[in-house]
Amino acid sequence: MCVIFLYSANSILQKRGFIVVLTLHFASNSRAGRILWLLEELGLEYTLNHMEFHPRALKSDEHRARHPLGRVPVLDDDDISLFESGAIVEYLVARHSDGVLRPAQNSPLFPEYLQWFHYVEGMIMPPINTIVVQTILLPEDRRDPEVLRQAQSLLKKAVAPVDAALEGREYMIGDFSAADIMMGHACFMSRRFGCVDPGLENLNAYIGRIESRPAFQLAIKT
Ligand SMILES: N[C@@H](CCC(=O)N[C@@H](CS)C(=O)NCC(=O)O)C(=O)O
Repeated sequence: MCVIFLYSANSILQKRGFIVVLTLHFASNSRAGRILWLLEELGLEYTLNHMEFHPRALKSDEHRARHPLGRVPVLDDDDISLFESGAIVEYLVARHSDGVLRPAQNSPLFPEYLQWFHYVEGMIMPPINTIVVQTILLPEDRRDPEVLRQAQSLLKKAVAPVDAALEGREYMIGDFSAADIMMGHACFMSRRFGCVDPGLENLNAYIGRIESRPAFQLAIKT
């Protein structure tokens, strides 16, 4: 129903002369929020296919045709379709941002930008995934408190270097960049799961700055 409405809204926009080429396949409270946030930061036109975070939507034949595992986010750009939130962020910044939110390849900040960008899915998200499974997805009688404790401990260790990296900086490489789209969302989630020590002053201030961005607020409440 929602999809039909959005596509008809899209065709109305096209009739009015706007070209809407980007469609975000999205579910609330998921990594798809990163992409919605980025689209808003970049001021891009897009259509939102807001799906239910439930197997009946995500594992449908229609959505599995977009993502083989039935996951979000997926971005369609005209006849291009891609999944993996990090790849989508890089794609949007490369093709739709006129070079903003990313340091130039020859900038001294570029290696650090790449490092923190990829640290998120590599080091922070795996324990978050386990915490989600052990606190939300599994029925209570199949949850394992030891697995949960280990994941919480790993997550606390994974976010500690981020606090150190933020010393004297507002964002991961100084100015706000696409690395913060990845990192800000993951650190916000980490704090929601109670895994950001209140003593990590730089990291808590960083999460506060992320939360105060209007584009982030819109993405999180959608
Ligand atoms: N590494 C992927 C992870 C995608 C992913 O696992 N998405 C979750 C939401 S945060 C999902 O769709 N879960 C549904 C499921 O596992 O059935 C990315 O960054 O896009």
